[in-house]
Amino acid sequence: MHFFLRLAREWDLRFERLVRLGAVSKWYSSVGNEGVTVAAATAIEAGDALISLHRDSGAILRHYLDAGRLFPDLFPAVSQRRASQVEPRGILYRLACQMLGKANGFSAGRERSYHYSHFDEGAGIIHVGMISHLGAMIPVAAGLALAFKQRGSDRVAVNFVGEGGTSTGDFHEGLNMAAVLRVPFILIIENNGYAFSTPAREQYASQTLAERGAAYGIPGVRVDGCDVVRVHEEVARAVSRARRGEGPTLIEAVVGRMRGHSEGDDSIQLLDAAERQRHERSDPLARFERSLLEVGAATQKYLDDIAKCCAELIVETVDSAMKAPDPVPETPLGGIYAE
Ligand SMILES: Cc1ncc(C[n+]2csc(CCOP(=O)(O)OP(=O)(O)O)c2C)c(N)n1
Ligand SMILES: [Mg+2]
Repeated sequence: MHFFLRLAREWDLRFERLVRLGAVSKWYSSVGNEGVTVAAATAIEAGDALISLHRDSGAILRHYLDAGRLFPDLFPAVSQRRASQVEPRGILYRLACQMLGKANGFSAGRERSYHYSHFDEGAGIIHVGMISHLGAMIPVAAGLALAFKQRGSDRVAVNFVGEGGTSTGDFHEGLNMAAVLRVPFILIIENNGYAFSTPAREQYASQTLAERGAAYGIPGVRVDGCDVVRVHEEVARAVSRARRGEGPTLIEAVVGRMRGHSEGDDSIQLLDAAERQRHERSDPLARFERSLLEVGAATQKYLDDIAKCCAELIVETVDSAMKAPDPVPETPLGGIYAE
């Protein structure tokens, strides 16, 4: 998990820098959310469905890539995930192309962001990207879970949503249906306290969002989203329940807001200095590294080596994707409704 926390961090830092250099026009940073996304994707397996939004690069990287195949010297014990059959550098390059709107991206350059899906069922990857940033994916994810149930499969669907997305009608419709049909669905709210410029107190009147679970007749759990180990435990528990046929779980993971809504807007200015410092201190990566050092599970040199490998890999991959061919308007349409 530490490797993927660091990899996801470097991914965002590289794109944030490209925004500042004017090479990329917009970026939604997931810095601060990695503790939730990496831990959640670690709790699922090949063949499970991942349904992501705009701050879920940690889950995508964790689900697609095998650390052992990327760095065999660092991770000699290759994971048993079927997705480990996927050539990691190749798929990372495609992901970078996707973020840059290049022809080699998953959506062949039709747009440049997390609005894409990637299906490679042979490798166990069922990844549905976002329609909208809000609640629109919840009914879709619940539908995927229903398909698993109807096929008699023990696979589960995991979907993320921001706390702002919980105020949409889709949240109610999707979660209620999932609960009534007892489908294997895990909905994880990444609660960073703000939806663009709207603070959580103007978003919902209940104390927590986890308590909504009771209204749907499903477990609702609140967890510190910057505590990677706790998030992993809770998602793993929810996944086990879902695989046993016991239905959905709602997990509210509370994270800090370490960035504005998107790079390039000024929404971070809404937070006063004290609040910003509090969010900075919640950094899940720094916290996990401190705990690894404290329990003697890692040395500072090891952490530094991982950081260097991750930074080099990301810079190299993103920079080569920058040079990849742009899509051409003559490209035949396909893969829209046809597939
Ligand atoms: C229907 C609709 N309205 C508004 C937007 C613009 N928008 C995109 S993300 C967002 C806020 C999302 O906040 P939250 O769900 O808390 O997620 P966060 O960005 O904080 O992770 C808004 C208003 C949109 N994409 N779709
Ligand atoms: Mg939010």
